Amino acid sequence: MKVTTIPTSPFDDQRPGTSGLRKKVKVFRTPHYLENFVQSIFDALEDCEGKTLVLGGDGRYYNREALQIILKMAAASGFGKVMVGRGGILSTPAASCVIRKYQTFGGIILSASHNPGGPDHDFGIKYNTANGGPAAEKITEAIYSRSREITQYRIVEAADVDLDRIGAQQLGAMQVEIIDPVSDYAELMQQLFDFDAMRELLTSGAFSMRYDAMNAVTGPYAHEILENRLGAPAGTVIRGTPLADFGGAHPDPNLVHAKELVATMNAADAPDFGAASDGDGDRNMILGRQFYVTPSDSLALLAANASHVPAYAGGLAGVARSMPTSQAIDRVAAAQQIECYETPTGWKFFGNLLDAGKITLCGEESFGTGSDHVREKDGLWAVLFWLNILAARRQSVAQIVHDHWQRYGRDVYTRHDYEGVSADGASALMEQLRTRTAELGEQTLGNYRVELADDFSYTDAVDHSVSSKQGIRILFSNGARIVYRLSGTGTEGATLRVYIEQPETDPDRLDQDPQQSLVELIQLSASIAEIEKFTGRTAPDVIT
Ligand code: G16
Repeated sequence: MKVTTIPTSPFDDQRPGTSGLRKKVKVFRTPHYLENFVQSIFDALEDCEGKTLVLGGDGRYYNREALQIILKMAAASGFGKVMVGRGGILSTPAASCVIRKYQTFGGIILSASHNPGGPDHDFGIKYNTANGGPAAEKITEAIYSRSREITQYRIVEAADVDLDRIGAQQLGAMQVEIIDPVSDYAELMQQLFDFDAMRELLTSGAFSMRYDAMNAVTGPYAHEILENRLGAPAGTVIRGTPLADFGGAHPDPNLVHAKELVATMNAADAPDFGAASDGDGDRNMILGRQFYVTPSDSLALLAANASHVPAYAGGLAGVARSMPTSQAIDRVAAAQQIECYETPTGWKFFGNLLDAGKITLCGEESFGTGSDHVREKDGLWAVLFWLNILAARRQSVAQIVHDHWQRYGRDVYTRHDYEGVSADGASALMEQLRTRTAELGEQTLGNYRVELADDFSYTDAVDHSVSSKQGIRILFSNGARIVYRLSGTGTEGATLRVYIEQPETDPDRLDQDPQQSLVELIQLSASIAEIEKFTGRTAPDVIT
């Protein structure tokens, strides 16, 4: 088979963000754009000769086209084998599971996660290493440097691979194995959870649930696990067929974008349990009847109730959260006398802690929760964890959360997002905050006394690498916090995220609406950062 070497020149915008390279489809379709990035990945890796790669994506628009290009480039770079999910489908956690189970060299995941799909929307690509997790910064930076100096890429001339036929095919000297995208992952879930108890709950007639796959990748996984293996009635999974444009919807499982599910769960005859997952299946949202569980509370609750789940009943080695995630998990860790690590935003920062056995559970405020079973956050896993707890405790979601607050207190929490603001304005806002951190450290603002203001810097507990400028934190003496950072996953302008939290232990105030309890802090967050002046916005676009 003929390998062709194509001359090319570098693009200057291929630095991976929080989770790989995310751009508009139109950008990826610029001649040589995808190819340059893929060749930069291969060049940045050690010898690929004869190695096995896993390849799949969330099925969004351009997925199949990109897969064919990557397969032909992998063959030209000497890979021995590529395992591809049938139809090009592999959820992000399933890809991580397959990489680990078959001990492959690594994997390439095609997704822009919760961002919309279609010809005018988003696409993305990221590299995961042999541990199944997103490549660490050292590797993503090496890929970026390579992309700045690339002069050629290699590709074989061959017919397209049949992505829909399970089994082996040859692409020159390289084998392509089309695998069932669901079975390895479903088996892993069955090993972790008490499927008998969960089946009993779901078939008891006294419990009902709704799972919204948001026309995205988890549909086939949820149908197989919830309906086929656990016996939930057909119709439990809604929007369960992956569509290239997610049906025109925004596959982001939050109160704004999962409107249909939220309406169902707020109705008088709502199911007992509701959940949703995002484009590539690594995020989750948890709802009870007329009740929303914040991702930060969800993480804390999973840790507090881990003894109900077979895989975690022996105890947790430790836990971790990203810096902007609420401190609810810290209280559970303190009660269990285990370590709680605080990392920058980005799942890749949990990788070393998981590999070193320092933590068992970890999570983020951005609807991501996971454990040492894979090296990605895992949406359906979180839903099954909750289902396992519900099967064991036989209480409502609201009751379980209230019990938790009574015992540990509540970290009242909200995140305000200002989306698509001018990149220059957003950088200027962050810059002025950064320069003001020293002076803020001495101030009393309204009812709040600032204890510490800084730009978060993280030293990895395993390899001691340092990641600085990870978000401005303002910590108050009563335990409240305001955090500012710019999103690293957006594809248009900049998104300013403002995270606001305050501990509450007064039993009479535990139930208050966070927007009310936090009203003074919310006002402070806008005035301290002069959000209107720098962004022109008077209110956030999304509140979660
Ligand atoms: C990615 C990362 C997460 C991060 C999230 C939001 O998730 O894997 O670690 O919390 O983005 O990041 P940002 O605040 O920078 O937009 P996903 O689900 O988009 O892959």
